[in-house]
This record gives sequence, C-alpha cells and structure tokens, in this order.
Amino acid sequence: MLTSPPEVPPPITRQYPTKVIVNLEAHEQTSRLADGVDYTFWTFGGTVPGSFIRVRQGDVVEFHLANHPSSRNPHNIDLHAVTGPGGGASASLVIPGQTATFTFEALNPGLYVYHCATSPVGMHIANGMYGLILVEPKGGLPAVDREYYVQQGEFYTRGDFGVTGHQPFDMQRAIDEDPAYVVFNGSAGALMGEKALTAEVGETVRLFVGNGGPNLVSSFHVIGEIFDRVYTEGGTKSINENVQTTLIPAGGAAIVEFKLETTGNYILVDHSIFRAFNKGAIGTLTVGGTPDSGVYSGRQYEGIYQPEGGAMQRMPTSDSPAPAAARNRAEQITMGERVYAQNCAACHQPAGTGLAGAFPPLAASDYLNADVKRAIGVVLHGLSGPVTVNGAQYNSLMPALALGDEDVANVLTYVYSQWGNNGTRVTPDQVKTVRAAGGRRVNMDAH
Ligand code: HEC
Ligand SMILES: [Cu+2]
Repeated sequence: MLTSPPEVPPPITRQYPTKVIVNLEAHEQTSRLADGVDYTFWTFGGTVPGSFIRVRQGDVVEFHLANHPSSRNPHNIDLHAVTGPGGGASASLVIPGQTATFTFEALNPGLYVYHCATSPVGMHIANGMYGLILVEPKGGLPAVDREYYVQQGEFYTRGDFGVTGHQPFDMQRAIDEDPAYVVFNGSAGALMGEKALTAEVGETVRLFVGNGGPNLVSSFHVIGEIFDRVYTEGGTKSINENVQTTLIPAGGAAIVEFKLETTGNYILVDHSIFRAFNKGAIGTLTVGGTPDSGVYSGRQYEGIYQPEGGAMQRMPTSDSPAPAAARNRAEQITMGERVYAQNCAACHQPAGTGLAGAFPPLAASDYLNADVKRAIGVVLHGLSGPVTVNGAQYNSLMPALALGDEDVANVLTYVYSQWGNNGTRVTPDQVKTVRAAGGRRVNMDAH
C-alpha cells in the first residue's frame, strides 16, 4: 500500500518477512507551486514528494517502475534502502511508455530517501523526483497516535519567489544553489490552513521527515515543541532525546516523535529562517482538545512598556495625545503612508502584496474592501485564526498595534487609496466608535 503525503501507510503488524510488490509510476505534470505560480513537476506517483513506501526488514521487494506515456524524459529510481549498485537505478531505467522490474531484499531497517538518478540527476531531483521508504525493524516501531510524512525540497525557478505564471526550471540557479522556493511537500502552503497537520492534546506524533534537496541541508524545527525522540539521520540506534532542531542532510531523513501537552498551532520550519518566512519552508500542526494552562499559560498580560517612567499603562485610548490632525483626505494619505511604512510594511510588504502562506495581501484585498468596520477592528485588536483573503487561507497572527485613532484612520485611508483598493476614507470618529464597541483578538491559544 502506497500513500500520498502527508499520509503514511499503517504500521506493519506481521511478525515475518514476506514478498512485497510495489508499483510506482513516474509522471510529469504541471500544478501549483505557490499561489499564482505553476511548475512542471516530475513526480513518483503524481505527488511531490512521491508515494510513501512502507516495508519490513527482511522483506523481498519486487519493484515495478513505470514511466507514463505522456512523459518527455526517461526516469529511474535509486532507493537508499537498496543494497546493490545504484540503488536500483540502472535496473529501473525506463523511457516513456515503458515499465521495468527489479527485486531487492530490505536488509537494513531505517527511513530512507529515494530519488530519480537519470542524467542530469540534479535536474530530475530538483523537479520533484524524491520520496521516502521506511524499512521497519523486526518488531516494528513503538506505537504512536499519529504518523505524518513531510519532505523538504527546493525549487529553482526563473522568477523569484511569488513571481506569478508558469515558471521554468533554471539550471544556473540550481548550480549556484540559489533556490527561489524551499518548501515542505512540494509547494508553498502545502501544510498550511485547511491542509495543516492535525492532532489532539495527549497524543503522540511521529513525523517521517525527509530532505530531497537537491542542495540544501535542513535545520528542521517545530516552533513550540521539543522532539522527545529523534532517530537521527533516520537510523535505528542513534536515538537522541529532547532535541530542539535536527539536521537533515540532502538525501537524508529523520524520524521525530513528540507528545502534545497543550493546544495551539505548532509551526514546522527550516530554522535557516529566511527559507521559512521568505521561501515557503513553513507548515502547521494544529492541536485541538483541552488546553493545559499549567504547561503553557498563553498571554497573561498586555500593556505598554515605558522604560522612562517605568509605569505600565493600558493600550492608548482615544484620550491619549493625538498627533497633529490631518485636515483632508490627501493629508490623511500622506500621513498614513508613514504609519504604514513604520507599522505594516514589514509584514504586508511595502506594496501591500503580503507573503504567500504567511501574510495576507492588502492590495486589492476582498477582505479589506468588504467591511471597513472590520478592518478598523483588525488594526485595533489584531487578528488570529483562519481568514480567507482573495481565495487563499491564512491561519496566522497579527498582533494588536498600539496606534491612536488618528493613525489608524490615516493608515487605513492610505491603504484603501492604494493598490486597487476601493478608496474608502476612514475618519478618526469611525475608529473611535469601533474602539468604544470593545472587542479583542481571538486568541489562538484558546485559554
Ligand atoms: C507582525 C506582522 C503584521 C503586522 C505588523 C501587521 N499585520 Fe496585518 N495581518 C498580519 C497577519 C498574519 C494577518 C492575518 C491574520 C490571520 O491569519 O488571522 C493580517 C491581517 C490583516 C488584515 C485583514 C486581511 C487582509 O489582508 O485584508 C488587514 C486589513 C491588516 N492585516 C491590516 C494591517 C495594517 C493596516 C497594519 C499596519 C497598521 C498591519 N496589518 C500590520 C500580520 C501583520
Ligand atoms: Cu527522473
């Protein structure tokens, strides 16, 4: 039985080795790499990473590799779990419309990468031809509540991250090791929003994490969790405990396990952190159930920090001294532009484009244009939890910004006047009304 990421076939319960038949198909296809960005992926089984293969130590694996007739290239497979020349590569080389068979014995237990090894090898891997095969040790792995399949890989496109349209592979960027995308499971946002991994408080989770490369080494980390156990490099003896970040080489893997003590969103990243926030190497594990405030309290207090006076205040209210007031819409826009540059641009980007998978766009935002009171509320109180903007889901957090009524009115008037938005003018009085109505951020920690 093969599964598509992030699913993993069920644990093997039989106590004896057997003959296992694997049918895998190489298939070239165009699909989404990021919002508005298409790429022609070369796949094993129609997904990146390819289908997850699960066998037991001692099994004899009869491997059938087929190459779909619509392919333009020959393909083969090198499984790191194979003992034998090329890991099966030359035995499995198939032109479009052909199939080949070879057999190997799974001698060594562990989690192994497989990949295409047809020349130019780097290009076949860069186009998505990699996956994982687990060889369970005799007796199996300890039982856990959930298992997931995550594999990192980079994409070398002609256009930089987020440049829309169909993006061709760029060989020079690949040689320079300068990817536009670093992602989990084949596309930016593959594990975000509705596609987040899920679990419940009290459960144990095992992630089979691979790195297809082709070039980069992953510093795999889950924000807000500690790996109770790491099977370093996917091996069976080197079990490390209480690990924050584990290194996963290109063409390597690791198994990480942890128990979930409390609720919330836990963020999978490559802690080479610009890859996470600027190139797509970010995913979510959403944990439901009953929060344990002893393990983690969530935010307990929010106030203004004033080093000089040392006194804590509440958020500024409309009573706090207001900056010089704008006299008309044009002045509001000029002042709002400055507020935007200082308070919003870092996340929503200078031209309001946002960042795929992390920060929603303000440019031509249907969410923004639909409801001005709601937009005022977002700036006053922050926003968290799932939100859909121009058809894309975000499930992240915008902090409450300590801005006075004038600043909020000006920045929103500026934003509404830019980038294809509907030109709404927001007055300080409107902000005052929304502020007086109260309300607070929906807190993800749900305490
Ligand atoms: C620290 C990063 C950050 C900053 C700074 C920030 N935002 Fe946001 N903003 C977000 C995130 C993340 C979301 C989506 C929250 C979610 O997923 O629930 C969001 C959502 C929004 C939305 C609703 C969705 C949309 O795209 O229309 C608006 C409007 C908005 N922000 C306006 C602003 C304005 C105006 C400022 C500056 C005054 C600002 N934000 C500053 C991160 C930020
Ligand atoms: Cu190939």
